[in-house]
Amino acid sequence: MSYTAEKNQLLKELERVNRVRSEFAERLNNIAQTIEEGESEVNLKSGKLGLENDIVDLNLASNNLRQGVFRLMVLGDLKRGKSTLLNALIGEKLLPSDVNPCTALITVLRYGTSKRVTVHFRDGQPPEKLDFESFKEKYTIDSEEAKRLQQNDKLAFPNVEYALVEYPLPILEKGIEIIDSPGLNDTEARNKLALNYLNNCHAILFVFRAIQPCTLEERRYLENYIKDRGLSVFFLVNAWDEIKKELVDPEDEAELARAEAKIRKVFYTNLSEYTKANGVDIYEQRVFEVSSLPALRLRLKDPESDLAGTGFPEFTNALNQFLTQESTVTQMRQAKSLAKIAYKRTHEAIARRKSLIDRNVDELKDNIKSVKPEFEKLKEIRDRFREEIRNTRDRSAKKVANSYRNYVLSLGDTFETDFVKYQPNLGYLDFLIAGKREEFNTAFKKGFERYINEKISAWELTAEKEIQAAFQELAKSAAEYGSSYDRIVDEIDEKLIGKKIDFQNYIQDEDNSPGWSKWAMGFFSLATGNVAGVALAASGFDWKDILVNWLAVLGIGSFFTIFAIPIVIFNPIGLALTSLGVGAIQAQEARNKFLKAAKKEFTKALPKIAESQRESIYQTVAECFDRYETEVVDRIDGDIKSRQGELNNLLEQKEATEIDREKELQSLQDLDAKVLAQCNKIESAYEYLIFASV
Ligand SMILES: Nc1nc2c(ncn2[C@@H]2O[C@H](COP(=O)(O)OP(=O)(O)OP(=O)(O)O)[C@@H](O)[C@H]2O)c(=O)[nH]1
Ligand SMILES: [Mg+2]
Repeated sequence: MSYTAEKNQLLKELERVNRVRSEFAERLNNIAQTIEEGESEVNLKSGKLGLENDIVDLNLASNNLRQGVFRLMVLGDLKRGKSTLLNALIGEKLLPSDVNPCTALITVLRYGTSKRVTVHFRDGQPPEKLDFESFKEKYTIDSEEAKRLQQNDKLAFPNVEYALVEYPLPILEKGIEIIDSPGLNDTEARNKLALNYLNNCHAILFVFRAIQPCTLEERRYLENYIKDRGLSVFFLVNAWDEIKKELVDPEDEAELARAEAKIRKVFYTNLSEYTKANGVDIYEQRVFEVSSLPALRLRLKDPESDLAGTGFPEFTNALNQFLTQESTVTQMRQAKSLAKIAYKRTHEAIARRKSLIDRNVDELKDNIKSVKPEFEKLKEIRDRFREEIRNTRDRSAKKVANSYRNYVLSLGDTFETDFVKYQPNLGYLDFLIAGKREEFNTAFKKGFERYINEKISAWELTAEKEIQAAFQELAKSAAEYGSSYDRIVDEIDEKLIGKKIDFQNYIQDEDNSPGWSKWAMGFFSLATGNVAGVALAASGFDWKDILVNWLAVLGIGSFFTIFAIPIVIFNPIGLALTSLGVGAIQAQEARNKFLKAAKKEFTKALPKIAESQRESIYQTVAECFDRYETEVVDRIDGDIKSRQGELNNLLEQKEATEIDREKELQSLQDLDAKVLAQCNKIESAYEYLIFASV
């Protein structure tokens, strides 16, 4: 297939997905409206049915569906061709890409009717609007400077948060948002910057360069920030065309094949562990050999050109599959379930109302009184679940905080061996040469920061696993509390109307747990206020959003202060080295002495750091659970209140006016039928979607 066809396919698919999204959004919205109108004063004289919370959830999910974007972020070392790749993808030379200058800011590319750039700052400074040319001039840097900054662990524009580029491009209009990033370097500042974005992206495009296969830096980054993070990553081996240029005889086909095979093997060895999904190898769907520059050139010359041979057709096809199919189905399944829950609640409330409508005020008062104990039981369930969330919170926060303290304290034990691999190029003897001392210090500092970064991110992973496990336990409890709650709701119905409510098998494929417990089990990221939650559909409560800033929480900088003062001959480490005396020294001996002395300093500082950060870790972990608790308890309270409201509203209306029984029964019947019809429509739209995406 030609690239144009593939590209159009991507656009077409995105269009289709957008249509599906707005169709579902519209339908959810319709249900909300129907309920709202149906139980309004004009239509229902016997009082509202207590469905306010369902209306809120439906509208929220509807809005989230409408606003949904697919966010792609590109990552990779300096000059891998990240910006060129994005330009080739969008079909324009939009992002600055060249030998010079270098991308220096996180750049978010979003649809806008006209072309403009806004630079956002982190220090409260108002955003700066500027035209594209000035943006390129002012906010890119030359490669020499980029390298220098990287070496000194500095950011080019430390007070800039990101630049937003709005541009009228079809691919962006279809809801794709693209994030270009500066070449990575393994520093604290950069990590914070990129990590804030990682969790909110649907897919990461990790770019390598074919003739610089998997450098140490790249492997480190993958190991520390990509592995086991639950991210969806596409690996692009870019500038594949350069392999040929590197050959002694570029026309020698056999030699080219050999060179390509060799490079392919290196990437396979390094990347295959990152391309497993539930134990299945998806290397073919995730790793692509591309030539962005030739692809971009072809597209600029002729937007309709056939890009076969640049690897782009294969790559965009896979991206397309991933973006438009996998995540869409999950979201629409949620939309369908929400609609069903809303119908279930409506049908129940209507059934009760129909039975109770003939009772007089005194009978109703008695009825309401008779179910008080059951309502108390519902509250007890809420309290018990809340108690459990709190206990889990205390236990997890303590466990995570203690694990951090112990981990930090134990760093000293293995420092001498662990640290060796972080200073491959350090000449210990250089320290003794006055002119080289500064260089020695810089190299040492850099190695040390890297060591800390990696150690801490390894710990982070264990902490996240711990929290994840705790939330999984809570999800299980939510299911149990949910079914006890449901049994009591049945008891209420039996007391009030003498029977359980019949659904004519309509809800048969859904379990009976109440909406709040489904939420607490993590089924409904669509019905949360957080748009990114839609992205992470089915991943449940988004506690990771709260943890995004682990590094800030940890105040990792406090580690760096340990060796902040340059090592000079008079401080303990310097003395250890100088005591060796020039001449007689062996490099090995110098290294051992150095590491021993450094370890001593390091170990001395650790208890204070471990202790001082313990509390903030405890608080941050606790906050994840506190927010969950607030949301769950609010939802249970809302459910209880609306059930009580439903009964009290009827009583109030009975006391206040005469209700036309027949007309009222008809209105109730109509409302039930309308909501059911709309629910059925969502159901069949969903069936169709599944059918169409097979
Ligand atoms: N031959 C060849 N050159 C490429 C390819 N992709 C990019 N380049 C060149 O590589 C250089 C760097 O490309 P950029 O797109 O600026 O790389 P980058 O990763 O965005 O660089 P930074 O933002 O500075 O990290 C430019 O000179 C590009 O023209 C490719 O597929 N083939
Ligand atoms: Mg770039």
